[in-house]
Amino acid sequence: MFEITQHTRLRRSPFYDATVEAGVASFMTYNQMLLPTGYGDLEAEYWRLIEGVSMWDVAAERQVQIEGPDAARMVQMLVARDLSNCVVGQGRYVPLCDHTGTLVNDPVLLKRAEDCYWLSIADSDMLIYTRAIAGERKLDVAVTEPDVSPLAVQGPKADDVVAGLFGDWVRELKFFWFRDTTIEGIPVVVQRSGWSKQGGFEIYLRDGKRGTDLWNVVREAGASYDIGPGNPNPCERVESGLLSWGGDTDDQTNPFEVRLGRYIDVERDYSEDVIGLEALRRINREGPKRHQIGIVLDGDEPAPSNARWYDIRRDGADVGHMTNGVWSRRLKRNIGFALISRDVNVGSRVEVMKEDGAVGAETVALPFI
Ligand code: THG
Repeated sequence: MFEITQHTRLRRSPFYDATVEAGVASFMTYNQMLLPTGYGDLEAEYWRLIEGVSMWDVAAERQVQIEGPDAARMVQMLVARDLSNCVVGQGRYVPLCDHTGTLVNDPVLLKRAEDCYWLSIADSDMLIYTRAIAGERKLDVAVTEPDVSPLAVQGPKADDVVAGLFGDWVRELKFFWFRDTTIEGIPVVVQRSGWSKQGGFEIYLRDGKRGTDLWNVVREAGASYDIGPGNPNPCERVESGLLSWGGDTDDQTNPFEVRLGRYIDVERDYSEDVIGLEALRRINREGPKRHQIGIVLDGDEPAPSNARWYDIRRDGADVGHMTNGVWSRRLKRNIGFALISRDVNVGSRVEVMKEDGAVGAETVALPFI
């Protein structure tokens, strides 16, 4: 095999040294930053997330900060979701669409102050996009990437670990709500969030020089709960039905196709000129052409995870794609998401065109678990 060339454009997270020390075995890139994808025992890492507690370097979930007198106006222009009742200290999941209604990112929005917001972004260049919009719409804001790097603590024991670190107030935090604090002099933001359905928090490090310190503080607090390193888990997130922007979406995907319609307030009379609203209204009126449903392959032998989209056929005709595929350790089946014609519903028999031949499959409702 080949190597990936070390380069300054391949950014290192503030937790990089700590993850190497913890035995990281593989990385991918996300927002031009190295994102750990395994520590050598994927089976144990999965069950630690499902049954215990796991800590993840997700610094690659970069923040785009929008700050200034027009920040609130700008954020409402960016998203077709009503933010008028979002208060300081609260977060929201905000599908972000361009002028054609195409999903260009699906960030978590944090309202930091009346005039300051963070978009905690998925893997696309939102700094460039939002700066261009701020300039073109002549908005009085500064758009920057601040020195802020999330460390996720996920799993059923995450509440105990994070309460042990910061106090019992964290147990009362509602989903996506957050608070600023410090731990051993390290400035952080603690939010109830994270890209799993096993519960937990993200601790946003606000000083990139303290990455190893924060990692070690969390590791020590979690030691009695058997905490260990992990990462956004491909198997758990598919079982739980969480969307991966750029993994499960292409450059045509709109939010209604991928189950994000409930985060779009399509008929609201907005105070701002929301980008893509007209297109989203049209798509909603006409109905999207594709939808995202689950797919269960025939057979009960673990297959390698999908590295690309597979064509799906029904009665010999192409009807869509299988956008991910994993061995479900709880269902003991190969499962994945289909982005598929609306003509194909749950309970259909289809064929998945894998590299080594067609595999029969059945479509099912999401989430799997
Ligand atoms: N945390 C932070 N930033 C992120 C992610 C994260 N940026 C990239 C990526 N993940 C963004 N995508 C998602 C997708 C789903 C969720 C969060 C971020 C999520 N969804 C819940 C669900 O679907 O059940 C709840 C959404 C809701 O109902 O409001 O949590 O993980 N910092």
